[in-house]
Order: sequence, then structure tokens, then C-alpha cells
Amino acid sequence: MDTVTVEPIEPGRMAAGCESCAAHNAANLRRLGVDMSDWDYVVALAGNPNVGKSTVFNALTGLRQHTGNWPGKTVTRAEGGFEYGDARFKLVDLPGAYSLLATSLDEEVARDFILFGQPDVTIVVVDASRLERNLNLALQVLEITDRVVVCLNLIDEAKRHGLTIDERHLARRLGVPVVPTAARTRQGLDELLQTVSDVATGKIICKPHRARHESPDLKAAADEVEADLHRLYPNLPNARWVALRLLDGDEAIIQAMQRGELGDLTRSAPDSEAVNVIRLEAAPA
Ligand SMILES: Nc1nc2c(ncn2[C@@H]2O[C@H](COP(=O)(O)OP(=O)(O)O)[C@@H](O)[C@H]2O)c(=O)[nH]1
Ligand SMILES: [Mg+2]
Repeated sequence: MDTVTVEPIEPGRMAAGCESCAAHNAANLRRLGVDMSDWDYVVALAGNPNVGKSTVFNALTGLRQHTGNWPGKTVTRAEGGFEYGDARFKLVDLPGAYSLLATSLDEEVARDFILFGQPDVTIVVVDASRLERNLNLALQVLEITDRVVVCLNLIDEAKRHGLTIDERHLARRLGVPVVPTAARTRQGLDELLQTVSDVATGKIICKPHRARHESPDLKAAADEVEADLHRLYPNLPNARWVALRLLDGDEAIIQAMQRGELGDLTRSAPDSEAVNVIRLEAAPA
């Protein structure tokens, strides 16, 4: 297995350091609600359904987003803004997903944003009381981007079930920072903000664990398809991932390719019609 480290700050030490400056951090947070002009960084919130993504979103932006179902069938991602330190952040609350190998429209929307929207940081919110199931998505996200912070949410629920999680060990194994939180009571959110900010600005460099299992034949085939993709779509992010999905026969990706949609899935492209981007009304948190 590859050696994994989170550099340069060890997560345990980081958390301890932040305890003493939590008040300072909170004072540094300015919720911007729907004002997302001139953002410096885009942060995506990904995770399984019901892990507290919207609770984190609301706490950081000062917006009140419905938890529960949205009216109608349109898949929605919500966007809001906050300012922290000297930087402005756009936060995108993605629909729940168990996997990036999308099987539902929700998962497709989440996958496309993580893969092609090129967020500066992806927060993967996981349920601390159901860690094993939740790590599936986290590991898939770590395959495609280095800039990940794992938000180990529902830590209060985990405790209630008698579970303790060694988050420092988990961070070392994953190679990215892990921040324990109970978002409903705002516990740990200051540390989360500081960590997201440090990853965004490059103060923390992540070294995610990646499975290296390509056989020479697979590598040669993937290299060839990847080169073709670069020729067809010079601006396509994560062409390697797309190449591997094509070789795997992923129908959704093959169809997107046949419809000529892959090139549209970049950060600057307009939102696809299926996605209803709502910019929420600001309300006191
Ligand atoms: N006990 C506890 N409940 C939480 C926590 N975070 C969120 N919740 C609750 O979990 C439910 C799902 O949260 P939500 O933010 O809608 O999850 P999402 O589907 O990932 O957006 C809501 O009832 C929240 O109030 C937490 O840290 N602890
Ligand atoms: Mg939600």
C-alpha cells in the first residue's frame, strides 16, 4: 500500500490548535447568504443522503434550506456564500450520493459537479455511526481529487451508540484531514472551516490514498482512450477517470459522449437543464 500522510499539519495537532482559537475562527466567519459575487474558492458538499450536508450548508451560509424533499422532481443543488478570513467561498450543497458510479439522477448531478465542476475543495460529509458504508463514496472522491476534507458528522449519534472513532488514524489512512462534527449543534464547525480554508489556500496539502491496481494492458488501453479524450475535449477535467469508465462500459458516460455532452461539463459551462440551481433566500441562521 502507498504511504499516506496529511501534510504538513497532522490532523490531531491541528484540531488541538484550533480548540484554543475557536472563538477567533467563529468571529472570522461572515455568512453571505445568497451573495456569491467574486468568490475566491468553490467548495462542494458531497455525501450519502441524510448525513447532514444541508445542516452544514445552512450553518456556514446563514441560509435556511429545507431539509427533506424538494417539491417536484427536479434535482436541485443549492448554492450559498460565506466569507472566512480574507477569502470568499461559494458553497454548493450537492444531492445525496452513495457512489460516483451514478445510478440515479441525484448521483449523476453530484458526480458531474465533483468531476467536472472542479471545486477547489470537496467536503465529504460522512455519518460517523455508519462509517463503513459512507467511506465508499469518500474513497471514490479521493480517486479523482486531492483536495478533500472528510467531515465526520453525527459524532454525537456515534457516541450514543457507544462508538468511538480514531479520527487521527482515519486521517492518516485516507491521507486527508478528518474533522469530527455534530453539525446540528455546530460542534466542530469552526475546525471544519479552518481546515477547508487551509486546503483551499494550499496550507494543507493532502496525499490521498489511491488504489494502484492497473495491469499493463489496462494501463495501455486507458492511456489510449485518455489521449483521445484530450484531443476531443481539451478542457475536460479528469479525463483518466472518464477513460476508465468508458472502458468499463458505463452507459451514462458513453451516452454523454455520444450526445457530445462531455465537453459541456466544465466549470464555465452553463448548468444542464436537468439541474435546478436554487439560490436561497437569506435568513438568520
Ligand atoms: N444528532 C445529529 N443530527 C444531525 C446532525 N447533523 C444533521 N443532523 C440531522 O440529520 C437529519 C438530516 O440532515 P440533513 O442536513 O438534511 O442531511 P442531508 O440529507 O445530508 O442534507 C436532519 O434531521 C438533521 O437535523 C448531527 O451532527 N447530529
Ligand atoms: Mg440535503
